[in-house]
Amino acid sequence: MTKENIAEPMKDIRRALLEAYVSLPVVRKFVQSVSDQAVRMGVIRGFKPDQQLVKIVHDELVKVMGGEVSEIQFVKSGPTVILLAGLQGVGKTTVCAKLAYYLKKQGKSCMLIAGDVYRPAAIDQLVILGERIGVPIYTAGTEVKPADIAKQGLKETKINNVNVVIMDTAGRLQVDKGMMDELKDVKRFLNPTETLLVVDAMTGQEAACNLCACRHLLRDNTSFYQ
Ligand SMILES: Nc1nc2c(ncn2[C@@H]2O[C@H](COP(=O)(O)OP(=O)(O)OP(=O)(O)O)[C@@H](O)[C@H]2O)c(=O)[nH]1
Ligand SMILES: [Mg+2]
Repeated sequence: MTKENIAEPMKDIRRALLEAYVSLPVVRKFVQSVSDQAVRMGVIRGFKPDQQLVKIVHDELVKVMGGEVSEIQFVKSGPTVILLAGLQGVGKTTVCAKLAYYLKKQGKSCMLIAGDVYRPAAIDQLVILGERIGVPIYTAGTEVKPADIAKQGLKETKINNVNVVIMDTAGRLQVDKGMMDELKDVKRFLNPTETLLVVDAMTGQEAACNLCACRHLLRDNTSFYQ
């Protein structure tokens, strides 16, 4: 395989990825990496060049997709604290309950903290979900600052011997400074083991931009929950 004779298939791959709405920097890096590997490898005896190229593309796709699953980190002593963040309506409150239900089935004792003091009925929503899955919820109403709710909620986990505490937060229309300042405040008191940015699976490339903006503003390595 040479740079010249793989030019045509590489063009097709590039077009297919762009049509699939993959972002341009990712496509460029992908095509470059596949081309380099193909040229470097040459042709192995017993394989056709096209078969070999398909294998390289496949392996590179797996690599781009992440290749590995990163599990939630649990602390050895004291409660593991998970903070959920994300834009409006992406499913944060639902994820709180789903995650608690999943962890409860694994034998962990969970607690939810209702930290969305802005959207009407956000606390009731979490209470209803919590009751449905049989997980206790710490609520402090809508007059208390989310950072104080975090602090009080954490105290409660110590009393109740909770393994995992999950805090719901308010969404915003976009990742903005106000949202991040409030989250930073909450983070300072909560000192979360994991901060998960909840994104709608339909968001597309914008999800990566949200994560970058979030990491930049929070100056940490917030992870995705899709
Ligand atoms: N189809 C589908 N709907 C979902 C999913 N997760 C949440 N929803 C629905 O999406 C809507 C918003 O979910 P919420 O969990 O309230 O989202 P949120 O991020 O807490 O919203 P805000 O607190 O207003 O920012 C609700 O009607 C949920 O039932 C999901 O995985 N699939
Ligand atoms: Mg919510």
